Amino acid sequence: MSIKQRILVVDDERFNLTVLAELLKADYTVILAKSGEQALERAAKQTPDLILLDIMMPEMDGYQVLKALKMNPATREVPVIFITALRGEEDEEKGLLLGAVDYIAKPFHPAIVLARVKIHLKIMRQRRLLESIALLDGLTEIPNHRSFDERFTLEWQRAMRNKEPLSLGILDVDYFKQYNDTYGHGKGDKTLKAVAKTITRRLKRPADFTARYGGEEFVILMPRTDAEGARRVAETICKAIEDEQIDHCNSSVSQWLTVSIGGATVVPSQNESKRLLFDTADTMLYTAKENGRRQALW
Ligand code: GH3
Ligand code: MG
Ligand code: MG
Ligand code: MG
Repeated sequence: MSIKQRILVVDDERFNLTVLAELLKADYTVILAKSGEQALERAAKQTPDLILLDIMMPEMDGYQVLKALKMNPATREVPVIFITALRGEEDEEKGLLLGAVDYIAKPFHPAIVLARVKIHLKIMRQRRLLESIALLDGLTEIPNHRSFDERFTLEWQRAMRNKEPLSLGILDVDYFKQYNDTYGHGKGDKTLKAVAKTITRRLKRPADFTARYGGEEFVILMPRTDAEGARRVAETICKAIEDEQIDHCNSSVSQWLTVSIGGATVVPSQNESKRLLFDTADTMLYTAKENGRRQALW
């Protein structure tokens, strides 16, 4: 059973609210609002999947409501369908130019309302699916490089606001070229999936984040984690991967597949740069490799 999608219906006339609620309630969860102010509040709090919006309302009209919805990042993406007694071409043009996905004139045909609601919900679902796919790595199904870039920026800003440490680790599989040469690319791919899984399992805090940066390299972001804590997590990951006992007979550091992690920690400020944090972690990774691999270095 899938959870019903939520539709917010906004109209200043109780009769219209009742009619639309009756029409929609079999297939959707219906949220009602009888004014623009109430609509904005409920849209932000209850994150509906779609909004049916009246235009002529006292105080705040539907156009103003739509503008306000578009200003708020929490409601910006919610599709809005105007449903209104205003039948003029200019009214409709204005509504669509403001960003409504559709415009239905009253009196409406119930079946047409249902059909349009259905199609816009479907478009939205497909869009969300595409967005989520665009942020995932195809092989390991964990977040990809692009997703990391977004998260890194977000966590950097958050850490700066809260004056908290942010830790970054870069993980690189040891002697992976030899691994592929020995066991073949297919096995190499499988092993990368296993590495991704192990990293994910070892990250315990909800804010921790890992992504495949590219090739056999992974990044690990640990917000609100100081250097000592982050190094410990990184060591746990190194150990967990070796404990998987994935044969690597051509590695010179272990009979099993191992990884190296370089990391760095900073309390971000205006004077610090994201790039420097990344480059420092990368330098530590290089040093870890030089020092004999199979280790986490901060
Ligand atoms: P080091 O211990 O210094 O990291 O040695 P390395 O061999 O791991 O380093 P190098 O960067 O020379 O080689 C990385 C190899 O990772 C090269 C490539 O064959 C392999 N690789 C990168 N991406 C993939 C992938 O998607 N699938 C597979 N199977 N192998 C990959
Ligand atoms: Mg009205
Ligand atoms: Mg590499
Ligand atoms: Mg490598």
